[in-house]
Amino acid sequence: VEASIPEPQREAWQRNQVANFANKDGFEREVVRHVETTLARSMFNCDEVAAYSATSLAFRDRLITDWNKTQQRQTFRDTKRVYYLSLEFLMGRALDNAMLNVGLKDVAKDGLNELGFRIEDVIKQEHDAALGNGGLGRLAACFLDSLASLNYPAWGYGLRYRYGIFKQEIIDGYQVEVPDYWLDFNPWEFPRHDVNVDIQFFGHVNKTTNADGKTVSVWEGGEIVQAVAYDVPIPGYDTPTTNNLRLWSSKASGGEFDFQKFNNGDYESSVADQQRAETISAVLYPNDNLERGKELRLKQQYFWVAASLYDIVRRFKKSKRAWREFPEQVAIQLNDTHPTLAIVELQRILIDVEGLEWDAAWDIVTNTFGYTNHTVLPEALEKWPVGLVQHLLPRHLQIIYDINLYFLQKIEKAFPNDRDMLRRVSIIEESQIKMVRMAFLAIVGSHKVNGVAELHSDLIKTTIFKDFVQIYGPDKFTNVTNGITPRRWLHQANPRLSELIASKCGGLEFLKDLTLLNKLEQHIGDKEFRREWAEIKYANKVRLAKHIKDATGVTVNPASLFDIQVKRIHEYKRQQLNIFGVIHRYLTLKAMKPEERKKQLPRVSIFGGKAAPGYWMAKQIIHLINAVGAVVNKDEDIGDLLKVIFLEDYNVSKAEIICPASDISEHISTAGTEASGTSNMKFVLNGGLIIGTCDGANIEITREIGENNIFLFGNLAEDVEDLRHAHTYGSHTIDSDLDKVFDEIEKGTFGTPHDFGAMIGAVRNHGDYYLVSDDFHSYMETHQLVDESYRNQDEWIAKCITSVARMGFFTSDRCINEYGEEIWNVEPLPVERN
Ligand code: TH1
Repeated sequence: VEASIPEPQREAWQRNQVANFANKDGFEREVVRHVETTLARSMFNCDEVAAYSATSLAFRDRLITDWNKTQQRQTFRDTKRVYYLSLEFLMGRALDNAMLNVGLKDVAKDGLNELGFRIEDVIKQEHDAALGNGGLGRLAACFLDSLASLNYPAWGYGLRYRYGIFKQEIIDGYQVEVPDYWLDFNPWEFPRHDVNVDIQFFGHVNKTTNADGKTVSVWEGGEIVQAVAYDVPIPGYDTPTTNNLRLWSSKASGGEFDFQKFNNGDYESSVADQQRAETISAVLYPNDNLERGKELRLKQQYFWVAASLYDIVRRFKKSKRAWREFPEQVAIQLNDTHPTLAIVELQRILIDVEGLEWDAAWDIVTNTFGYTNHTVLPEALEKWPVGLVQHLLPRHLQIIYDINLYFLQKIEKAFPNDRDMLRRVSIIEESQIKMVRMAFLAIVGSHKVNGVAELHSDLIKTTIFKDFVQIYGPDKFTNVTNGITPRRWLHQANPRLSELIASKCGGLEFLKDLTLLNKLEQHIGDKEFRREWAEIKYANKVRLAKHIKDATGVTVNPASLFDIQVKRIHEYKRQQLNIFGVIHRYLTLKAMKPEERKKQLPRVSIFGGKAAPGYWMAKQIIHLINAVGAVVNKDEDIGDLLKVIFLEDYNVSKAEIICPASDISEHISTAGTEASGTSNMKFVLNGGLIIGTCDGANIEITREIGENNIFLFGNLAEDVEDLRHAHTYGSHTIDSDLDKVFDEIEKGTFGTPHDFGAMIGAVRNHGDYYLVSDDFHSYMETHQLVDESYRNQDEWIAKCITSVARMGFFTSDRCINEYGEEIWNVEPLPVERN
């Protein structure tokens, strides 16, 4: 149906165009209007939540008008668009970001002040949008910010989970999960009930002959679930470009089926059907770097991928172009293998629905997709049982088999008589339970595959995807080192530092060109500058200390060295190494004479992070950290010399308080296991130093900032295999200091030793897979260096400033430009200011 207003009536529309507020009075008018109409309240009934709601609605209205113009412009110019498919978008709060990006935070601050509110209190009312687990989801959010800020025509596609990542409570030192129901009031989403797609599941495939005498496959029967679009506007920084994040929500399709049941009086079962349909987008799977192969997860993946592709194809078809032009108009990036079914779904649409020949269709498909790999951990590599795929998506399984057949035929030609090669690279793993290997399918169906840091991209080429490098040549595989948006992670999280930097780097331009930070190096000799720098760090530590006091009741001295490790709890990230190190420090302090103790550097060890609910060992690690804190924090011999803090419910908005407040942060994964890491970048950008292993992006951070400005320790990735082998087949001797730590735990110093038996056992008796013992000595020595270095505050601050000055590379703007050039072949669509 043509919904466009005819030419003669358009003048009336133009005359009445919605005017965006641009000053304090305009802002206040909008807030009062929303309080008094949208919220149906008044000045006699307006608390901080209402002030937050009205402020957000005022800004949302602004974003929506910019959003509309952006979409019109992009449609009109008919340029290539990028579609970023991610099962996770860890957005955090939107209001502060929206205010800063449209450049009206000061206006809002003054306006709210006049209306009787403090802007910081208003901002704090917002619930985090936590539709992700950790780095992968936050990366997607940083990419959206950069895509909009750089004026790329781009959409994100994801799922609108009713429950995001669970809220973590710590009760008696244990993690307890609480559901995160966040949609009660969400002004940032725009329901589009008119944009909906029917998604089919189950059923069977029939072969029939069509009018042209061609055999075609028809997928019939099964059940239909409806996908409804919810749009979230994504404002760019200092540009009117406002992109779209489209999240799909599931509901029962309102077909006759339900209606009949209802009329037959089977009301309960009709409601049950509805609830079953809604289950698809009900909850985010809370596993980071782990795939558990649940049917509902596969349903989520197909539901989201099919709805998104329907939408993308519908948009393309409006342009009336030939199908072969599809890859010139559309670039789809797969954020890990979670959306890999999109490859199969597009092939299905092209051959079954649009009637293209297989080869022509496959050409379009492979030129459209790019695949980003984020992990080499075997337990995270997605594999789906063939039987499950057959049951849920019978037609897709056929297509997967065909893709595999043609692929293997090519391999057979290129590598004659290499049966083992065929077995190794087959998309179908011929195990007891046959499996579809999603990473292999993603490689075969994409034109580019990238890792997320140099070491990681090298590792995938030499290990898990080695055969594919032989098959396709090295050019198909590339690296795009991760980055972070400096708007949220510096300007928003650390406004005072951002202001100080601006005063030395020619204003806020550095937020758009982060390499301008290098101008800071000229000022390192400036004593007053260093003093201000140190003062801001101290103020940020005071802010965190206050948060710690409110959250845990423990008083920490902001003059201490703040040592922070916040990230998902995982054995490969080695929070256990950190806490064993803390225990060692505690024992060392205890063994000292009081006068010697007085000379020691006071330190606060801060931990934060969620454990997957089913990850027992990760939960034990949390328990040990809390158990150690309970003993150390009340030990009067120790006082301020050591405090151990576990911060509950680490999330994006807490990270914004935590990252600016570190002196040192820990990025200590077993070499070769952390693909990139991105919090390492956040901490350094905020003027903290890091202690880390030669892993992920730590290596490139070292290259950029210089090895004198980072504390590296531990074994290298290239030695890991031999060390593991030696643990199992040679003699495995445990570092003697670590042994003492274990003995102390076993003495019961930190509560029932039995609780921690498995953690100790993993190192002592079960092969120490994560090399905790191998790295312990080097780790403790390096912490010694940290202490010594911190005592010379002048030098320390100089290191911090130098590091920040050299962090320009790690902006997500650089990533997006690299993807744009090397993978998507898209260009920004610059806009004139109005
Ligand atoms: C993370 C990686 O562990 C991390 O090193 C990287 O910086 C980040 O992605 C962004 O590239 C991953 N998160 C997940 C989550 C799931 C599956 C695999 C990975 S890898 C669910």
